[in-house]
Amino acid sequence: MERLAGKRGRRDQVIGPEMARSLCELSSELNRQIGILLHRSGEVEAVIVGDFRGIMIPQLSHIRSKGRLKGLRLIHTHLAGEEISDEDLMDLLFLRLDLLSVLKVTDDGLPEKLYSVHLLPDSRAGKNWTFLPPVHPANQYDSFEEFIHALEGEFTRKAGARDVDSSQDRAILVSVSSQSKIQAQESMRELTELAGSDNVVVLDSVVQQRRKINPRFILGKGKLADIMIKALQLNANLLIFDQELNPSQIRSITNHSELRVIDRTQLILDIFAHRALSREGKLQIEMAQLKYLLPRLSSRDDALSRLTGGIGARGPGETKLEIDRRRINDRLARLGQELKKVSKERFRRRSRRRKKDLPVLSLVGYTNAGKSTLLNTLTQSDIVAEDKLFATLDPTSRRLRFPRDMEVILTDTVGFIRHLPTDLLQAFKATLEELEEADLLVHVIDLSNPCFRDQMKVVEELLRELHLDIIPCLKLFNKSDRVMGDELLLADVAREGIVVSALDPVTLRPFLEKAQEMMGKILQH
Ligand SMILES: Nc1nc2c(ncn2[C@@H]2O[C@H](COP(=O)(O)OP(=O)(O)OP(=O)(O)O)[C@@H](O)[C@H]2O)c(=O)[nH]1
Ligand SMILES: [Mg+2]
Repeated sequence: MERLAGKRGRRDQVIGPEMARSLCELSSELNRQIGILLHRSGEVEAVIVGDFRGIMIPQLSHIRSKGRLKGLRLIHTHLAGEEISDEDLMDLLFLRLDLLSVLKVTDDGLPEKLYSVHLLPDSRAGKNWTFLPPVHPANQYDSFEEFIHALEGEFTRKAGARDVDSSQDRAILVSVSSQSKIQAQESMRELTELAGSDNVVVLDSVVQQRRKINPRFILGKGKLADIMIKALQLNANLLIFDQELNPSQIRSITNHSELRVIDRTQLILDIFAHRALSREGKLQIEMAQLKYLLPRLSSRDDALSRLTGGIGARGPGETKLEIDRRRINDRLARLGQELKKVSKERFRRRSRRRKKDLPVLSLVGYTNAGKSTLLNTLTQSDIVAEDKLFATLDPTSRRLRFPRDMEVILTDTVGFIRHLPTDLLQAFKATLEELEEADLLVHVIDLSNPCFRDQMKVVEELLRELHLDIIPCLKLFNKSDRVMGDELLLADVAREGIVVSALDPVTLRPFLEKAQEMMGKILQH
């Protein structure tokens, strides 16, 4: 090994002839494959000793890519005269190596030839890589430096047309699902919206239907390779999975790739983290994020650093892990105390309102159903209502006068969504507890969403979980303006509740009548 220690590679050659010879000698003596990872400068990043059949590449996540490619090339020996293998190609692709070379060793322990393969910016004949003509290490006349410069240039030019704001994440969405095709697609549509709400550019989405999902590797290697090629072509830097990933699944992908990987839960947490305005909301979300992070700390953590601003992103050793864990637990305890204080204040505010003894009408429903819009139209307010998921996080209350001389408090809260992260639901329990004060719930439903029935079910289930299903509930089918022609649908839902368009005050009159009638009855009891 000393023969390689302290040596520098060269900029202008894939590997210097002398270094190639040392590698072959050593490999032949040990009867093991030996690999070397070189930076573009020629500096040695690592020397890897494998076994007779292969080598294991160490983790390279701490090294930042030079451009589209990693800025590292791997040269390793083959002892049995084998060709560049599929494993080699996977390493090239997943790690986005500058070049992968195999140095075949002769029976006398000398270099036979150097076989190299590199990635291409777009596929030729269905392949995203190409082989260079084999060359003896002593006869490398083409400059490697010029070669890699030209290749990077080609990648940049190809990506040029697709360039986006560099501060934005560019994602490929992936769903591995055992649900029906329609359900998987709807879930994917929702994931796309979630990504958009988090300012992520969605480049493509991949749905894989599987009868059973492998708990270790969420995707097969072949499928993952397809996705890596897509990521390379589209210049993606992020994979977002529609399914919650366990630590070993995150590791199985991130250990072998250049891409950050997050799941739906993390995406939702990230949106909440960006949106929370109130002190209480911020505390609740930090708590949910830390709780999500804690059991996942042992995995390679830059997948999570997106949420934590770097906690654990430094490749933790065992002790560091323990320190991180302890710090997080301390922080969780402190957050818990602060939350208690803040909630007490809110409770005081609430009792003050209670004293005035106004009945409370609370809007609930799936995210983006139109709850805030409804509150705005009804009370001529101007709270945030937009075509984004989770536009509202902090509860808002307004006074509302009913047609026949009755005043109520109208409250708007955070929207629901399927697979609402458990930690998040826990964290928001305090806020959602306010719903317990409601005398009447109004379940706002987006009639224009083809899956509104599923969304209703999700909301009803969450209400049950929060023990709110004992409160009388009025169904309000909103966005009727978008389904104007569909008489069948309109007639169908009119039997279950009131049909309105929150944008059109005239349509709201029957709703106010009905709400007042129900409220009157409730208050009599
Ligand atoms: N066409 C139509 N659009 C509506 C109607 N009501 C709401 N919208 C639109 O739907 C989008 C979402 O409305 P919001 O009021 O923000 O929905 P929300 O239920 O408060 O959503 P979250 O706060 O995310 O839970 C906005 O772009 C609204 O303009 C309606 O009756 N008709
Ligand atoms: Mg809202």
